[in-house]
Amino acid sequence: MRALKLGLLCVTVLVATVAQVQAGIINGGFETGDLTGWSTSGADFADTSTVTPHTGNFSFRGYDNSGFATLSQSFSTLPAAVYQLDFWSFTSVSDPGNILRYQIDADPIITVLQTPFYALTTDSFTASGATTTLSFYFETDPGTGTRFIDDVSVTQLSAVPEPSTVVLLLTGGVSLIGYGWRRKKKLAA
Ligand SMILES: [Ca+2]
Repeated sequence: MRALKLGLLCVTVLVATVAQVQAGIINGGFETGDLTGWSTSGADFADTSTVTPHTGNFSFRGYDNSGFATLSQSFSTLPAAVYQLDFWSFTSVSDPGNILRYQIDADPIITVLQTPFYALTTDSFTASGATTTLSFYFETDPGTGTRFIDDVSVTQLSAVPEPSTVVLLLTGGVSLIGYGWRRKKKLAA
């Protein structure tokens, strides 16, 4: 029985190991104190700030009073793998003119719910290529505050293992379970 449990544990650990892999978002918490890893365009202001980080010492802070500005980053992905995107954001002043949106590659653009405190946005996507681009679009009305973003992360949810690896893992698990069953039978006899 102990071997059976050990076998199940091994299978669980192996599955868990391949199921959660952090993707290569650079400086997602903006803790370098600058926008290393990120690209910006069209912003009146886009930089890091120490005023209200969600965690650590820095967050992203940006405003743009003439249309949408962009904060983006491209990172490596495995084609067909599923990823989870997480980030925290808020607006310093609640105003209909303060808008934050995000987009994965050319997927539909999604508008983030406006909150006067840090709120978590979680989404998932399937990578279509070896590189995926995450883009934030932010806009503000004059005198209506700024947008803050922090703790941007992308985590791989499903692995795309080689078929032979799957067979190997399953065979290993079944062998251990089989060993446990035989051992139990022998003890009972
Ligand atoms: Ca931070």
